Amino acid sequence: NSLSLGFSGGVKSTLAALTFTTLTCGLAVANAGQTQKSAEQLYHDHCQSCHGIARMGAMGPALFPENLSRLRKKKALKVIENGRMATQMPAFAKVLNQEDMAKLVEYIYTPAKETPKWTLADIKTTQIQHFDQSKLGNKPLFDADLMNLFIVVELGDHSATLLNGDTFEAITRFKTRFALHGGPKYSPDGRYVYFASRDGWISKYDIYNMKTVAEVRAGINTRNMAVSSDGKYAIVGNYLPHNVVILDAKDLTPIKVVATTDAKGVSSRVSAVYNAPPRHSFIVALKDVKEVWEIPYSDKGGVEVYKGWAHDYRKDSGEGKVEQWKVNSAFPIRRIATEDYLDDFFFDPDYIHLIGASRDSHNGQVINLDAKKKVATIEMAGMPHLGSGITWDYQGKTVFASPNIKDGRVSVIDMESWQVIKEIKTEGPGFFMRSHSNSPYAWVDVFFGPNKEKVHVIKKDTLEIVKTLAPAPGKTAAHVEFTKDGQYVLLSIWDEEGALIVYDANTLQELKRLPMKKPSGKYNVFNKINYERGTSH
Ligand code: DHE
Repeated sequence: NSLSLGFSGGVKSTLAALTFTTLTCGLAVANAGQTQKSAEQLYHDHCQSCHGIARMGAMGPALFPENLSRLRKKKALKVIENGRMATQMPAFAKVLNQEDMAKLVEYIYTPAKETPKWTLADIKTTQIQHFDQSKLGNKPLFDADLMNLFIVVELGDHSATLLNGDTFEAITRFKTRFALHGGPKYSPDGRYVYFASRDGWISKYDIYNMKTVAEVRAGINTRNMAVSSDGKYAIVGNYLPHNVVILDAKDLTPIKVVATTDAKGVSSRVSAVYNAPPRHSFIVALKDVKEVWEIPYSDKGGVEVYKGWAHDYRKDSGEGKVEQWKVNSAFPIRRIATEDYLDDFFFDPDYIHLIGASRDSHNGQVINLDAKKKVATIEMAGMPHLGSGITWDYQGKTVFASPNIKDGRVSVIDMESWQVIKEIKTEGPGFFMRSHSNSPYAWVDVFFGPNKEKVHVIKKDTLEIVKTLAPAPGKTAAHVEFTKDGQYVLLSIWDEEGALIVYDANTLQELKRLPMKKPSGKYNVFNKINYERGTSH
Protein backbone atom coordinates (compact mmCIF):
# COMPACT_ATOMS: atom_id res chain seq x y z
CA ASN A 1 0.00 0.00 0.00
CA SER A 2 2.82 2.36 -0.48
CA LEU A 3 2.11 5.16 -2.84
CA SER A 4 4.09 7.88 -4.54
CA LEU A 5 2.73 11.32 -5.14
CA GLY A 6 4.21 13.32 -7.99
CA PHE A 7 5.25 16.91 -7.48
CA SER A 8 5.59 19.56 -10.14
CA GLY A 9 9.28 19.86 -9.39
CA GLY A 10 9.70 16.20 -10.17
CA VAL A 11 10.47 15.32 -6.55
CA LYS A 12 8.87 12.13 -5.32
CA SER A 13 7.56 11.78 -1.82
CA THR A 14 6.37 8.47 -0.50
CA LEU A 15 3.31 8.31 1.66
CA ALA A 16 4.02 4.75 2.60
CA ALA A 17 1.19 3.00 4.29
CA LEU A 18 -0.48 6.25 5.29
CA THR A 19 -3.72 4.98 3.91
CA PHE A 20 -3.96 1.99 6.17
CA THR A 21 -2.15 3.16 9.26
CA THR A 22 -4.33 3.65 12.29
CA LEU A 23 -3.59 7.26 13.07
CA THR A 24 -5.28 8.88 15.98
CA CYS A 25 -6.14 12.53 15.99
CA GLY A 26 -4.98 13.36 19.46
CA LEU A 27 -2.93 15.78 21.40
CA ALA A 28 0.71 14.97 21.85
CA VAL A 29 1.74 15.89 25.38
CA ALA A 30 3.96 18.95 25.29
CA ASN A 31 5.61 21.25 27.71
CA ALA A 32 3.81 24.56 27.20
CA GLY A 33 6.91 26.46 28.37
CA GLN A 34 9.25 25.26 25.61
CA THR A 35 9.52 27.15 22.33
CA GLN A 36 12.70 25.66 20.92
CA LYS A 37 11.09 23.63 18.20
CA SER A 38 10.96 24.65 14.59
CA ALA A 39 7.59 25.03 12.88
CA GLU A 40 8.24 21.82 10.94
CA GLN A 41 8.94 19.95 14.16
CA LEU A 42 5.83 21.37 15.84
CA TYR A 43 3.79 20.39 12.81
CA HIS A 44 5.26 16.91 12.88
CA ASP A 45 4.53 16.47 16.61
CA HIS A 46 1.07 17.98 16.82
CA CYS A 47 -0.56 18.22 13.41
CA GLN A 48 0.77 15.56 11.06
CA SER A 49 -1.21 12.63 12.45
CA CYS A 50 -4.40 14.33 11.24
CA HIS A 51 -3.32 16.78 8.54
CA GLY A 52 -0.94 14.40 6.83
CA ILE A 53 2.68 14.21 5.81
CA ALA A 54 3.82 17.39 4.04
CA ARG A 55 0.49 19.07 4.97
CA MET A 56 -1.34 17.10 2.30
CA GLY A 57 -4.32 16.15 4.43
CA ALA A 58 -5.47 12.87 5.97
CA MET A 59 -8.24 12.82 8.59
CA GLY A 60 -7.96 16.63 8.63
CA PRO A 61 -7.82 18.86 5.56
CA ALA A 62 -4.68 19.75 3.61
CA LEU A 63 -3.02 22.90 4.96
CA PHE A 64 -1.63 25.14 2.24
CA PRO A 65 -2.29 28.86 1.59
CA GLU A 66 -4.34 27.88 -1.47
CA ASN A 67 -6.69 25.93 0.79
CA LEU A 68 -6.88 28.63 3.46
CA SER A 69 -7.97 31.55 1.32
CA ARG A 70 -11.16 32.03 3.31
CA LEU A 71 -9.44 31.84 6.70
CA ARG A 72 -7.56 34.85 8.03
CA LYS A 73 -4.40 34.20 10.02
CA LYS A 74 -6.00 35.58 13.19
CA LYS A 75 -8.89 33.15 12.82
CA ALA A 76 -6.47 30.31 12.09
CA LEU A 77 -4.73 31.05 15.41
CA LYS A 78 -8.09 30.91 17.19
CA VAL A 79 -8.84 27.56 15.55
CA ILE A 80 -5.54 26.16 16.81
CA GLU A 81 -6.21 27.58 20.27
CA ASN A 82 -9.81 26.54 20.67
CA GLY A 83 -10.41 23.77 18.14
CA ARG A 84 -13.06 23.86 15.43
CA MET A 85 -16.68 23.16 16.01
CA ALA A 86 -18.17 20.15 14.24
CA THR A 87 -14.80 18.80 13.18
CA GLN A 88 -12.22 16.51 14.77
CA MET A 89 -9.91 19.53 15.36
CA PRO A 90 -9.03 19.69 19.08
CA ALA A 91 -8.01 22.79 21.12
CA PHE A 92 -4.27 23.27 21.64
CA ALA A 93 -4.39 26.21 24.07
CA LYS A 94 -3.35 23.97 26.96
CA VAL A 95 -0.74 22.12 24.95
CA LEU A 96 1.13 24.81 23.03
CA ASN A 97 2.14 28.32 23.99
CA GLN A 98 1.26 31.41 21.93
CA GLU A 99 4.65 31.55 20.25
CA ASP A 100 4.48 27.96 19.03
CA MET A 101 0.92 28.39 17.80
CA ALA A 102 1.95 31.55 15.93
CA LYS A 103 4.82 29.58 14.34
CA LEU A 104 2.36 26.98 13.16
CA VAL A 105 0.10 29.63 11.65
CA GLU A 106 3.03 31.06 9.66
CA TYR A 107 3.97 27.57 8.58
CA ILE A 108 0.61 26.60 7.18
CA TYR A 109 0.41 29.88 5.23
CA THR A 110 3.81 29.21 3.65
CA PRO A 111 3.47 27.90 0.09
CA ALA A 112 4.63 24.34 -0.46
CA LYS A 113 8.15 24.03 -1.84
CA GLU A 114 6.75 21.89 -4.61
CA THR A 115 3.12 22.37 -5.58
CA PRO A 116 1.40 19.03 -5.05
CA LYS A 117 -0.10 17.81 -8.26
CA TRP A 118 -2.12 14.73 -9.11
CA THR A 119 -2.82 14.46 -12.80
CA LEU A 120 -5.01 12.09 -14.77
CA ALA A 121 -1.85 10.11 -15.53
CA ASP A 122 -0.96 9.97 -11.82
CA ILE A 123 -4.47 8.76 -11.02
CA LYS A 124 -4.22 6.08 -13.69
CA THR A 125 -1.05 4.67 -12.18
CA THR A 126 -2.90 3.92 -8.94
CA GLN A 127 -5.80 2.04 -10.51
CA ILE A 128 -6.10 -1.50 -9.18
CA GLN A 129 -8.33 -4.26 -10.55
CA HIS A 130 -8.48 -6.69 -7.64
CA PHE A 131 -10.71 -9.08 -9.61
CA ASP A 132 -11.79 -9.52 -13.18
CA GLN A 133 -15.40 -8.43 -12.71
CA SER A 134 -16.59 -10.25 -15.82
CA LYS A 135 -15.61 -13.54 -14.16
CA LEU A 136 -17.53 -12.94 -10.96
CA GLY A 137 -20.98 -14.43 -10.56
CA ASN A 138 -24.17 -12.42 -10.90
CA LYS A 139 -25.95 -14.04 -7.96
CA PRO A 140 -25.38 -13.08 -4.35
CA LEU A 141 -23.32 -15.56 -2.36
CA PHE A 142 -25.66 -15.21 0.61
CA ASP A 143 -29.34 -15.39 1.29
CA ALA A 144 -30.99 -12.10 2.24
CA ASP A 145 -33.37 -9.44 0.98
CA LEU A 146 -30.96 -7.50 -1.24
CA MET A 147 -32.97 -4.33 -0.84
CA ASN A 148 -32.80 -4.42 2.93
CA LEU A 149 -29.05 -4.70 3.32
CA PHE A 150 -27.03 -2.12 5.19
CA ILE A 151 -23.42 -1.07 4.91
CA VAL A 152 -22.21 0.12 8.31
CA VAL A 153 -18.94 2.06 8.28
CA GLU A 154 -16.76 1.40 11.31
CA LEU A 155 -14.17 4.15 11.71
CA GLY A 156 -12.55 2.51 14.74
CA ASP A 157 -10.57 -0.03 12.75
CA HIS A 158 -11.33 1.21 9.21
CA SER A 159 -13.78 -1.54 8.35
CA ALA A 160 -17.32 -1.92 7.11
CA THR A 161 -19.99 -4.45 7.95
CA LEU A 162 -22.51 -5.78 5.45
CA LEU A 163 -25.61 -6.27 7.57
CA ASN A 164 -28.80 -8.19 6.93
CA GLY A 165 -31.59 -5.69 7.62
CA ASP A 166 -34.15 -8.40 8.44
CA THR A 167 -32.16 -10.46 10.92
CA PHE A 168 -29.72 -7.73 12.01
CA GLU A 169 -26.86 -10.16 11.62
CA ALA A 170 -23.56 -9.37 9.93
CA ILE A 171 -23.15 -11.12 6.58
CA THR A 172 -19.50 -10.14 6.33
CA ARG A 173 -17.04 -7.56 7.61
CA PHE A 174 -14.24 -6.18 5.47
CA LYS A 175 -11.33 -3.71 5.57
CA THR A 176 -11.81 -0.32 4.03
CA ARG A 177 -9.30 2.36 3.23
CA PHE A 178 -8.15 4.64 6.04
CA ALA A 179 -10.61 7.32 7.22
CA LEU A 180 -13.65 7.04 4.99
CA HIS A 181 -15.79 10.15 4.97
CA GLY A 182 -19.22 10.90 3.59
CA GLY A 183 -21.82 8.32 2.72
CA PRO A 184 -20.78 5.39 0.53
CA LYS A 185 -22.77 5.47 -2.71
CA TYR A 186 -24.65 2.54 -4.29
CA SER A 187 -24.93 1.68 -7.96
CA PRO A 188 -28.57 2.20 -9.10
CA ASP A 189 -29.34 -1.54 -8.74
CA GLY A 190 -27.75 -1.70 -5.29
CA ARG A 191 -25.22 -4.37 -6.21
CA TYR A 192 -22.10 -2.24 -5.87
CA VAL A 193 -21.10 0.24 -3.24
CA TYR A 194 -18.44 2.91 -3.69
CA PHE A 195 -16.44 4.33 -0.80
CA ALA A 196 -14.31 7.50 -0.67
CA SER A 197 -11.53 8.01 1.85
CA ARG A 198 -10.28 11.38 2.98
CA ASP A 199 -6.94 10.66 1.32
CA GLY A 200 -8.49 10.17 -2.07
CA TRP A 201 -9.01 6.44 -2.47
CA ILE A 202 -12.18 5.31 -4.20
CA SER A 203 -13.06 1.64 -3.67
CA LYS A 204 -15.73 -0.32 -5.50
CA TYR A 205 -17.17 -3.23 -3.54
CA ASP A 206 -19.25 -5.98 -5.13
CA ILE A 207 -21.87 -6.82 -2.51
CA TYR A 208 -23.04 -10.00 -4.29
CA ASN A 209 -19.51 -11.45 -4.27
CA MET A 210 -18.42 -9.68 -1.09
CA LYS A 211 -15.23 -8.41 -2.69
CA THR A 212 -13.50 -5.10 -3.25
CA VAL A 213 -13.17 -5.29 -7.01
CA ALA A 214 -11.49 -2.07 -8.07
CA GLU A 215 -9.71 0.90 -6.52
CA VAL A 216 -8.14 4.15 -7.63
CA ARG A 217 -6.67 7.16 -5.90
CA ALA A 218 -8.61 10.07 -7.38
CA GLY A 219 -7.21 12.88 -5.23
CA ILE A 220 -4.75 13.73 -2.51
CA ASN A 221 -7.32 15.20 -0.11
CA THR A 222 -10.85 14.24 -1.06
CA ARG A 223 -14.26 15.47 0.08
CA ASN A 224 -16.78 12.97 -1.23
CA MET A 225 -18.12 11.23 -4.29
CA ALA A 226 -21.38 10.62 -6.13
CA VAL A 227 -22.59 8.03 -8.66
CA SER A 228 -24.73 8.90 -11.69
CA SER A 229 -28.28 7.58 -11.90
CA ASP A 230 -27.43 5.52 -14.97
CA GLY A 231 -24.64 3.88 -12.99
CA LYS A 232 -22.05 4.78 -15.61
CA TYR A 233 -20.03 7.46 -13.89
CA ALA A 234 -18.67 8.41 -10.53
CA ILE A 235 -17.54 11.91 -9.66
CA VAL A 236 -15.05 12.74 -6.92
CA GLY A 237 -14.67 16.22 -5.38
CA ASN A 238 -11.26 17.20 -3.98
CA TYR A 239 -9.73 19.75 -1.63
CA LEU A 240 -6.32 18.92 -3.09
CA PRO A 241 -5.81 19.38 -5.96
CA HIS A 242 -8.67 21.81 -6.59
CA ASN A 243 -10.65 19.64 -8.99
CA VAL A 244 -13.34 17.09 -9.70
CA VAL A 245 -12.47 13.75 -11.23
CA ILE A 246 -14.92 11.79 -13.34
CA LEU A 247 -14.45 8.03 -13.28
CA ASP A 248 -15.88 5.15 -15.25
CA ALA A 249 -18.01 3.49 -12.57
CA LYS A 250 -17.28 0.04 -14.01
CA ASP A 251 -13.58 -0.21 -13.32
CA LEU A 252 -12.81 3.26 -11.93
CA THR A 253 -10.77 4.31 -14.95
CA PRO A 254 -10.35 8.09 -14.76
CA ILE A 255 -12.12 9.77 -17.68
CA LYS A 256 -11.70 13.45 -17.01
CA VAL A 257 -10.12 15.80 -14.49
CA VAL A 258 -11.74 19.23 -14.32
CA ALA A 259 -9.86 22.00 -12.49
CA THR A 260 -12.30 23.90 -10.31
CA THR A 261 -11.77 27.53 -11.19
CA ASP A 262 -14.54 30.10 -11.39
CA ALA A 263 -15.46 32.18 -14.44
CA LYS A 264 -12.63 34.60 -13.56
CA GLY A 265 -10.07 31.83 -13.17
CA VAL A 266 -9.92 31.82 -9.35
CA SER A 267 -9.19 28.33 -8.06
CA SER A 268 -11.36 26.67 -5.40
CA ARG A 269 -11.61 23.61 -3.24
CA VAL A 270 -14.67 21.46 -3.82
CA SER A 271 -17.11 21.42 -0.89
CA ALA A 272 -19.02 18.40 -2.13
CA VAL A 273 -20.40 16.68 -5.22
CA TYR A 274 -23.94 15.33 -5.56
CA ASN A 275 -25.98 13.35 -8.02
CA ALA A 276 -29.25 15.09 -8.99
CA PRO A 277 -31.31 12.18 -10.42
CA PRO A 278 -34.15 14.08 -12.15
CA ARG A 279 -31.66 16.44 -13.72
CA HIS A 280 -29.35 13.66 -14.96
CA SER A 281 -26.51 15.75 -13.72
CA PHE A 282 -23.90 16.13 -11.04
CA ILE A 283 -23.95 19.23 -8.87
CA VAL A 284 -20.55 20.51 -7.76
CA ALA A 285 -20.43 22.88 -4.80
CA LEU A 286 -17.31 25.03 -4.71
CA LYS A 287 -15.91 26.24 -1.42
CA ASP A 288 -13.71 29.25 -2.11
CA VAL A 289 -15.61 30.98 -4.92
CA LYS A 290 -19.23 32.03 -5.24
CA GLU A 291 -20.27 29.46 -7.83
CA VAL A 292 -22.11 26.15 -8.02
CA TRP A 293 -21.70 23.92 -11.06
CA GLU A 294 -24.02 21.55 -12.82
CA ILE A 295 -22.40 18.84 -14.95
CA PRO A 296 -24.90 16.86 -17.03
CA TYR A 297 -23.82 13.28 -17.58
CA SER A 298 -26.67 11.89 -19.64
CA ASP A 299 -25.48 10.74 -23.03
CA LYS A 300 -28.73 9.06 -24.05
CA GLY A 301 -30.16 11.57 -26.45
CA GLY A 302 -28.02 14.66 -26.24
CA VAL A 303 -29.40 18.16 -25.89
CA GLU A 304 -32.91 17.46 -27.13
CA VAL A 305 -33.73 14.80 -24.57
CA TYR A 306 -32.32 16.91 -21.84
CA LYS A 307 -34.28 19.95 -22.99
CA GLY A 308 -37.46 17.92 -23.13
CA TRP A 309 -36.98 16.77 -19.62
CA ALA A 310 -36.14 20.26 -18.43
CA HIS A 311 -39.34 21.57 -20.00
CA ASP A 312 -41.57 19.03 -18.21
CA TYR A 313 -39.86 19.81 -15.04
CA ARG A 314 -40.31 23.50 -15.35
CA LYS A 315 -43.99 23.11 -16.20
CA ASP A 316 -44.50 21.84 -12.67
CA SER A 317 -42.36 24.42 -10.99
CA GLY A 318 -43.57 27.28 -13.18
CA GLU A 319 -40.19 28.87 -12.82
CA GLY A 320 -37.24 29.73 -14.96
CA LYS A 321 -36.42 29.51 -18.60
CA VAL A 322 -35.27 26.49 -20.49
CA GLU A 323 -31.59 26.82 -20.94
CA GLN A 324 -29.64 24.94 -23.47
CA TRP A 325 -26.38 23.36 -22.82
CA LYS A 326 -24.64 20.53 -24.50
CA VAL A 327 -25.09 17.13 -23.03
CA ASN A 328 -22.46 14.70 -24.11
CA SER A 329 -19.59 12.72 -22.82
CA ALA A 330 -17.48 15.86 -22.57
CA PHE A 331 -19.20 16.71 -19.29
CA PRO A 332 -19.90 20.38 -19.95
CA ILE A 333 -20.04 22.77 -17.04
CA ARG A 334 -23.03 24.94 -16.34
CA ARG A 335 -21.98 27.69 -13.93
CA ILE A 336 -24.44 29.13 -11.43
CA ALA A 337 -23.25 32.26 -9.64
CA THR A 338 -24.24 32.58 -5.97
CA GLU A 339 -24.42 35.60 -3.69
CA ASP A 340 -22.41 34.01 -0.91
CA TYR A 341 -20.10 31.08 -0.31
CA LEU A 342 -21.88 27.79 0.22
CA ASP A 343 -20.39 25.37 2.72
CA ASP A 344 -23.38 23.23 3.44
CA PHE A 345 -26.20 22.08 1.17
CA PHE A 346 -29.58 20.55 0.81
CA PHE A 347 -31.72 19.90 -2.27
CA ASP A 348 -35.49 19.92 -2.43
CA PRO A 349 -36.95 16.52 -3.34
CA ASP A 350 -37.30 17.55 -7.01
CA TYR A 351 -33.78 18.91 -7.26
CA ILE A 352 -35.00 22.28 -8.53
CA HIS A 353 -33.80 24.19 -5.50
CA LEU A 354 -30.50 24.07 -3.74
CA ILE A 355 -30.55 25.37 -0.21
CA GLY A 356 -27.07 26.41 0.85
CA ALA A 357 -25.49 28.23 3.76
CA SER A 358 -22.06 29.64 4.38
CA ARG A 359 -20.43 28.87 7.71
CA ASP A 360 -20.23 32.60 8.47
CA SER A 361 -23.61 33.98 7.49
CA HIS A 362 -25.91 31.28 8.98
CA ASN A 363 -28.79 32.23 6.72
CA GLY A 364 -29.83 29.80 4.03
CA GLN A 365 -29.88 30.87 0.40
CA VAL A 366 -32.46 29.16 -1.78
CA ILE A 367 -31.15 28.92 -5.33
CA ASN A 368 -33.31 27.86 -8.24
CA LEU A 369 -31.00 25.70 -10.33
CA ASP A 370 -33.07 26.15 -13.47
CA ALA A 371 -33.39 29.91 -13.23
CA LYS A 372 -29.81 30.16 -11.94
CA LYS A 373 -30.74 32.66 -9.29
CA LYS A 374 -31.44 33.09 -5.62
CA VAL A 375 -35.18 33.01 -4.98
CA ALA A 376 -35.31 33.27 -1.18
CA THR A 377 -33.32 33.70 2.00
CA ILE A 378 -34.07 31.55 5.01
CA GLU A 379 -33.34 33.33 8.25
CA MET A 380 -31.83 30.79 10.57
CA ALA A 381 -29.92 31.25 13.79
CA GLY A 382 -26.80 29.41 14.89
CA MET A 383 -25.21 27.18 12.27
CA PRO A 384 -27.72 24.92 10.54
CA HIS A 385 -26.36 21.60 9.30
CA LEU A 386 -28.27 21.61 6.05
CA GLY A 387 -26.46 18.55 4.73
CA SER A 388 -28.33 16.49 7.30
CA GLY A 389 -31.69 17.98 6.49
CA ILE A 390 -34.74 15.85 5.71
CA THR A 391 -38.25 16.59 4.47
CA TRP A 392 -41.74 15.41 5.36
CA ASP A 393 -45.37 16.49 5.01
CA TYR A 394 -46.78 18.62 7.78
CA GLN A 395 -50.25 20.17 7.74
CA GLY A 396 -50.53 19.91 3.96
CA LYS A 397 -47.10 21.38 3.29
CA THR A 398 -43.67 19.99 2.72
CA VAL A 399 -41.33 20.97 5.48
CA PHE A 400 -37.60 20.69 5.70
CA ALA A 401 -35.87 20.19 9.04
CA SER A 402 -32.22 20.69 9.86
CA PRO A 403 -30.18 20.17 13.02
CA ASN A 404 -27.85 22.92 14.16
CA ILE A 405 -24.17 22.41 14.92
CA LYS A 406 -23.88 25.50 17.10
CA ASP A 407 -27.12 25.64 19.07
CA GLY A 408 -29.46 23.10 20.58
CA ARG A 409 -32.24 23.47 18.02
CA VAL A 410 -33.85 21.84 15.03
CA SER A 411 -35.20 24.36 12.51
CA VAL A 412 -38.35 23.34 10.66
CA ILE A 413 -38.88 25.28 7.43
CA ASP A 414 -41.91 25.59 5.16
CA MET A 415 -40.61 24.80 1.67
CA GLU A 416 -43.13 27.06 -0.05
CA SER A 417 -42.69 30.25 1.90
CA TRP A 418 -39.14 29.36 3.05
CA GLN A 419 -40.09 30.60 6.52
CA VAL A 420 -38.92 28.88 9.69
CA ILE A 421 -42.15 27.62 11.23
CA LYS A 422 -40.65 26.14 14.36
CA GLU A 423 -37.39 25.92 16.26
CA ILE A 424 -37.47 22.71 18.30
CA LYS A 425 -35.27 23.07 21.37
CA THR A 426 -32.84 20.18 21.86
CA GLU A 427 -30.34 19.37 24.61
CA GLY A 428 -27.38 20.51 22.53
CA PRO A 429 -26.10 20.97 18.99
CA GLY A 430 -26.79 18.03 16.68
CA PHE A 431 -25.18 16.62 13.54
CA PHE A 432 -27.39 14.02 11.88
CA MET A 433 -31.15 13.82 11.39
CA ARG A 434 -33.21 11.01 9.90
CA SER A 435 -36.69 9.73 9.26
CA HIS A 436 -38.58 7.48 6.84
CA SER A 437 -41.83 8.06 4.92
CA ASN A 438 -43.44 5.19 6.88
CA SER A 439 -42.41 6.52 10.26
CA PRO A 440 -44.22 9.07 12.40
CA TYR A 441 -40.90 10.07 13.94
CA ALA A 442 -37.74 11.95 13.04
CA TRP A 443 -34.56 11.27 15.01
CA VAL A 444 -31.85 13.80 15.80
CA ASP A 445 -28.67 13.38 17.83
CA VAL A 446 -27.00 15.74 20.29
CA PHE A 447 -23.55 15.21 18.86
CA PHE A 448 -21.74 17.99 20.71
CA GLY A 449 -21.40 18.97 24.34
CA PRO A 450 -22.23 17.31 27.64
CA ASN A 451 -25.38 15.64 26.32
CA LYS A 452 -23.72 13.82 23.43
CA GLU A 453 -25.09 10.52 24.77
CA LYS A 454 -28.66 11.64 24.00
CA VAL A 455 -30.86 11.23 20.96
CA HIS A 456 -34.23 12.94 20.53
CA VAL A 457 -37.26 11.46 18.83
CA ILE A 458 -39.53 14.11 17.29
CA LYS A 459 -43.15 13.44 16.33
CA LYS A 460 -43.47 14.67 12.77
CA ASP A 461 -47.09 15.75 13.02
CA THR A 462 -46.71 17.82 16.20
CA LEU A 463 -43.08 18.91 15.87
CA GLU A 464 -42.59 18.00 19.55
CA ILE A 465 -39.90 15.85 21.11
CA VAL A 466 -41.70 12.78 22.43
CA LYS A 467 -38.78 10.78 23.73
CA THR A 468 -35.11 11.27 24.58
CA LEU A 469 -32.92 8.18 24.65
CA ALA A 470 -29.49 7.79 26.23
CA PRO A 471 -28.61 4.19 25.43
CA ALA A 472 -24.90 4.26 26.43
CA PRO A 473 -24.14 6.73 29.22
CA GLY A 474 -21.09 8.88 28.51
CA LYS A 475 -20.75 7.70 24.90
CA THR A 476 -21.85 9.63 21.82
CA ALA A 477 -25.04 8.26 20.29
CA ALA A 478 -25.43 9.45 16.71
CA HIS A 479 -26.59 8.81 13.16
CA VAL A 480 -29.63 6.65 12.62
CA GLU A 481 -30.94 4.90 9.53
CA PHE A 482 -34.23 3.07 9.00
CA THR A 483 -34.84 -0.31 7.45
CA LYS A 484 -36.40 -0.28 4.00
CA ASP A 485 -39.96 -0.47 5.39
CA GLY A 486 -39.30 2.12 8.08
CA GLN A 487 -40.16 -0.34 10.88
CA TYR A 488 -36.77 -0.45 12.56
CA VAL A 489 -34.12 2.11 13.36
CA LEU A 490 -30.37 1.53 13.66
CA LEU A 491 -28.36 3.88 15.86
CA SER A 492 -24.57 4.14 16.36
CA ILE A 493 -22.77 4.28 19.67
CA TRP A 494 -19.89 6.27 18.24
CA ASP A 495 -17.07 4.84 20.36
CA GLU A 496 -14.05 2.55 19.89
CA GLU A 497 -15.94 0.05 22.04
CA GLY A 498 -19.20 1.03 20.42
CA ALA A 499 -22.32 -0.66 19.19
CA LEU A 500 -25.09 -0.62 16.67
CA ILE A 501 -28.45 -0.53 18.43
CA VAL A 502 -31.64 -1.69 16.74
CA TYR A 503 -34.93 -0.10 17.86
CA ASP A 504 -38.52 -0.81 16.99
CA ALA A 505 -39.29 2.40 15.07
CA ASN A 506 -42.84 2.59 16.47
CA THR A 507 -42.55 1.49 20.11
CA LEU A 508 -39.04 2.99 20.38
CA GLN A 509 -37.96 -0.07 22.37
CA GLU A 510 -34.43 -1.42 22.02
CA LEU A 511 -34.37 -4.85 20.34
CA LYS A 512 -30.73 -5.68 19.78
CA ARG A 513 -27.20 -4.39 20.38
CA LEU A 514 -24.31 -5.45 18.13
CA PRO A 515 -20.77 -4.55 19.32
CA MET A 516 -18.90 -2.48 16.72
CA LYS A 517 -15.72 -0.38 16.45
CA LYS A 518 -16.78 3.25 16.36
CA PRO A 519 -19.61 2.76 13.89
CA SER A 520 -20.32 6.03 12.07
CA GLY A 521 -22.81 6.07 9.21
CA LYS A 522 -25.05 3.22 8.07
CA TYR A 523 -26.70 3.06 4.70
CA ASN A 524 -29.74 1.04 3.67
CA VAL A 525 -29.71 -0.11 0.03
CA PHE A 526 -33.41 0.49 -0.67
CA ASN A 527 -33.59 3.87 1.04
CA LYS A 528 -30.49 5.08 -0.73
CA ILE A 529 -31.21 3.91 -4.27
CA ASN A 530 -34.77 5.21 -4.03
CA TYR A 531 -33.70 8.53 -2.60
CA GLU A 532 -36.07 8.05 0.35
CA ARG A 533 -36.86 11.53 1.63
CA GLY A 534 -36.02 10.77 5.26
CA THR A 535 -32.40 9.98 4.52
CA SER A 536 -29.31 11.66 3.11
CA HIS A 537 -28.56 11.50 -0.59
FE1 DHE B 1 -18.89 14.92 7.39
C1 DHE B 1 -21.14 13.47 5.21
C2 DHE B 1 -18.69 17.63 5.33
C3 DHE B 1 -16.87 16.45 9.65
C4 DHE B 1 -19.04 12.17 9.40
N1 DHE B 1 -19.77 15.47 5.63
C5 DHE B 1 -20.63 14.69 4.87
C6 DHE B 1 -20.93 15.38 3.64
C7 DHE B 1 -20.22 16.56 3.66
C8 DHE B 1 -19.51 16.61 4.92
C9 DHE B 1 -20.20 17.64 2.59
C10 DHE B 1 -21.86 14.88 2.55
C11 DHE B 1 -21.05 14.08 1.62
C12 DHE B 1 -21.59 12.72 1.23
O1 DHE B 1 -22.15 12.01 2.08
O2 DHE B 1 -21.40 12.35 0.09
N2 DHE B 1 -17.98 16.74 7.51
C13 DHE B 1 -18.06 17.71 6.56
C14 DHE B 1 -17.34 18.88 7.00
O3 DHE B 1 -17.19 19.95 6.35
C15 DHE B 1 -16.87 18.64 8.38
C16 DHE B 1 -17.67 19.54 9.33
C17 DHE B 1 -15.38 18.96 8.57
C18 DHE B 1 -14.47 17.98 7.96
O4 DHE B 1 -13.69 17.40 8.73
O5 DHE B 1 -14.50 17.74 6.77
C19 DHE B 1 -17.25 17.17 8.55
N3 DHE B 1 -18.10 14.39 9.21
C20 DHE B 1 -17.28 15.16 9.94
C21 DHE B 1 -16.84 14.48 11.13
O6 DHE B 1 -16.04 14.93 12.01
C22 DHE B 1 -17.55 13.18 11.19
C23 DHE B 1 -18.53 13.23 12.35
C24 DHE B 1 -16.60 11.99 11.40
C25 DHE B 1 -15.79 11.65 10.21
O7 DHE B 1 -16.10 10.65 9.57
O8 DHE B 1 -14.87 12.40 9.89
C26 DHE B 1 -18.28 13.21 9.85
N4 DHE B 1 -19.92 13.17 7.34
C27 DHE B 1 -19.83 12.16 8.26
C28 DHE B 1 -20.70 11.07 7.87
C29 DHE B 1 -21.32 11.46 6.68
C30 DHE B 1 -20.79 12.78 6.36
C31 DHE B 1 -20.93 9.77 8.64
C32 DHE B 1 -22.37 10.70 5.87
C33 DHE B 1 -23.69 10.98 6.47
C34 DHE B 1 -24.83 10.30 5.76
O9 DHE B 1 -25.66 9.73 6.46
O10 DHE B 1 -24.94 10.35 4.55
